[in-house]
Amino acid sequence: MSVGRWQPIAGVLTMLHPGRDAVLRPNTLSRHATFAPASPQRKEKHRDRHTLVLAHAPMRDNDMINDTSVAQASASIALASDAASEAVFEHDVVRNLICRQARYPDIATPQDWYMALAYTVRDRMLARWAESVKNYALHHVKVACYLSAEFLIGPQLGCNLLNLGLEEEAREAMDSLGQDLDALLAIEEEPGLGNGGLGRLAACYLDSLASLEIPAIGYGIRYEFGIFDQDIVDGWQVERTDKWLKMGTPWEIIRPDIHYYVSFGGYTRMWNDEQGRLRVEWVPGRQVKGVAYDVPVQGYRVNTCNVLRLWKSEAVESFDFDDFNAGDYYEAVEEKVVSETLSKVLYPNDEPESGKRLRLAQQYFFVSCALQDMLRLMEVSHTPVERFADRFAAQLNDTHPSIAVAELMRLLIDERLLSWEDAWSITQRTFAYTNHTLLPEALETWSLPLMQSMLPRLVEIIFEINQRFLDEVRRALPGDEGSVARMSLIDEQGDKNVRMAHLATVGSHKVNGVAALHSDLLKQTILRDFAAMFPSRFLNVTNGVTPRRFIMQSNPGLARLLDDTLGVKWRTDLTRLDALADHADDATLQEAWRAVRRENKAKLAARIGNITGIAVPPEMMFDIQVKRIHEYKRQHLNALHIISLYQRLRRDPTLDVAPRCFIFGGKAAPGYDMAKLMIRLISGIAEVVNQDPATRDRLKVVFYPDFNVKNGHIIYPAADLSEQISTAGKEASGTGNMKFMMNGALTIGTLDGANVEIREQAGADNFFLFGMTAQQVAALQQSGYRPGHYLEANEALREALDEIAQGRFSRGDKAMFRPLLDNLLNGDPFLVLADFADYAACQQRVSEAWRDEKRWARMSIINTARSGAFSSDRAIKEYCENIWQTRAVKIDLAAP
Ligand code: NBG
Repeated sequence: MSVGRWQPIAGVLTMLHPGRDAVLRPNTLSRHATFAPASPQRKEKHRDRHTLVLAHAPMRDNDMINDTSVAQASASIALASDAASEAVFEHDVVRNLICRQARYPDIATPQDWYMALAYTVRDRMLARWAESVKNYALHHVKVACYLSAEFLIGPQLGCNLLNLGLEEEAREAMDSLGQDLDALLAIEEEPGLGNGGLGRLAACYLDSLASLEIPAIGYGIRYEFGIFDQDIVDGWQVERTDKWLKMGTPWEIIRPDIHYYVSFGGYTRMWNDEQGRLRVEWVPGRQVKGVAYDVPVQGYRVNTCNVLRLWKSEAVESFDFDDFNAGDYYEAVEEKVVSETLSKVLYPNDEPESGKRLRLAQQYFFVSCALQDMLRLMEVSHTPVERFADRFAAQLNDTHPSIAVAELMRLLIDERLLSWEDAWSITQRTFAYTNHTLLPEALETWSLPLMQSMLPRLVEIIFEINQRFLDEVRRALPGDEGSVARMSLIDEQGDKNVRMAHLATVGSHKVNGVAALHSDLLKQTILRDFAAMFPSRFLNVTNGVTPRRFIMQSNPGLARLLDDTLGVKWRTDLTRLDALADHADDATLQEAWRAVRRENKAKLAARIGNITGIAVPPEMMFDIQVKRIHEYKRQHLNALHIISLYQRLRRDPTLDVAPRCFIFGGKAAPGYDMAKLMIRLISGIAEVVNQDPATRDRLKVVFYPDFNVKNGHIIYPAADLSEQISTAGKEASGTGNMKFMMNGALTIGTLDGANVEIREQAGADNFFLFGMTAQQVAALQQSGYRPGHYLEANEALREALDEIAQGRFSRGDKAMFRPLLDNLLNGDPFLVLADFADYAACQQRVSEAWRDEKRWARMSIINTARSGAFSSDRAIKEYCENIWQTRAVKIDLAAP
């Protein structure tokens, strides 16, 4: 690398190369600094250009400190030059490096360059954001508000570059500056503001909303610590706190002026106002301030830039001056500490909610801020509050934000003085609710006493909603007190609890599940009475994922091949991939297809080697299960099959099975012991299998640590086989299944969640189906499931369990996996043993199919071809048409 030195000469920052004279070109924009050319050609191209002029306008002193003026200047540059040359881009990066990062190039670290580049990209987004917001306000458009406790947005830089169409420009500019874009992309910390599918879905939906030019706001929480980072130590999961903010993040804009107060505790009192109206006042025990942190969300190749507005909690006053003056300094500071804990940490799911006061407080905190913000936006645009539901559609992403139903009522009645009837009409027309799970343990309820102490006014409102609702039920079903008890918002059995799913259902005009099967089951099981009473309220919107991130960004090789084969229209209309099916048997396409896949697999293999030390031959079939670790997702079913395959291979080394690498990834909730034990089991199997000379070249097992969005980018495109093996009826939809399919993986799966639709789209011949149906599962469980029965009938299964019991995968420790074995043998709540034989037989079919290269390539191509239905664009269009009644607004960029 030819390392130069930067030096200001005559007000111009100039690169001095050893042994060369500086060339000064004051006041030009076109200058390049070359100190790490990527290629000889580039070296040639930039040979004579060594000078960098800081700005085309003279720098003022306060540019260094006045962030806004820098932003404005950059934004206007961005607007002025959308077809901007690489030179302008490069210039802006250096300017940001100096003016925002306060570093000069000679001493800048990769992190500094990353920040400078990110700001440069952000400036281009902010120009569009301003224009979008202006348009929305001007035209009084209806805005979709997505309320979600989780937004797992993943790394931002690559996606924003892609959406702005700036990838090449950025690559070249950074190259000229001696920086490798890929290396900078790799150092970005991802904001882990979600647990898994639910949070990632919210992020995909924001991407689609912006790309479809729909005015939208995402509302959530700015957790200081997101989902924990996962290490694997000695085969066990070890959690590390996620300090995603430690280096700062360039993507958020702090808005100290946009803040709201949220009340907790205290009591309510009634009084009559001057007009003789009965009024209720909530006298809170304490208040917390919510401050807006905005993250811009850029649409793909459009000017629409929406916002994800995350709330951070702060103390109303940093110091309680009464306490302070009385000399109690510590008590004064305590209030601040307590208030700030509210947005401190994301709760990992799959753990019992009991006692998690803070979680309820978080939920109320963010929805209250969101609704107050929406009301403020009404005021700003001089729209009467009565028109709230015409201006906003608010989607409740699962029950976490469902307290919003009562909070909007409170704001409208207590603060805007609307009648109950008017407020209720607005509330119901505004909200819609998406259910994401049928698992009974995941259905949120809150203890009534807890709620009463924390949110006394909200409980009064919930009681009133409940009373009016149950009156309606009684009118519709006279004498049916069973229905009344089942539908009540309050579970009266034992300790009283508030049923949040009922609150959400009653307060919404639409309720949807996230895959066809799930939506049906929702109506047949947990919301059955409601579906019977309000049939038109229920609908299905099958989930979707964004092809921008999950094809274009993470699988550029495939994206190019698709462009070459189909043209570029698939990029904005994924259903156009369908045409690919016509070429599924084309030998040239198949060869190119395989080449892309080989490259992706080699990349993953190299990464696995680096991280785990396990050498994985890329020619093996990559059989991948990545998702949260949970008994219902049955990673242990996969593990049992690996053990039995291993046993067969040991017994008969000539056995003709496809060489396979089984790759797992996923986090277990820190308090979910069984899930953690499943990780340990997989690690234990990996330890034994990978070292056994008898199987070393034919079987590999990898647990890929810290599965997150970023790691997903490299994993999905490298999969040959996607494991979607949950107990039928338990996985609401799944979205990983869609990401794999888009990238050409074949699915082995049960008829669960969106697998059903994936199979319909791909065709039964291009999907490996096994296992009981949801109906069979329910019937078996009802008739008294006996796992022992399946054990007796299956020797391979017995042997596999026996090897675990003997300590083979726990370094001789026979006690380690006892809880897991006991769970399977006594009860087996997720029917692992019942589905084992069919799963193993299906895996055999997979092995056979793999041997026929052409057939596999054809099936792979068809899977990608038929994945168009699983774009989040399709899902968002359905939400817009069937639930929100929102429309696209074209944003034109005004000349600066
Ligand atoms: C999850 C389901 C998944 C589904 C995502 C997104 C929760 C509560 N539910 O099957 O388990 O894909 O939601 O809808 O996290």
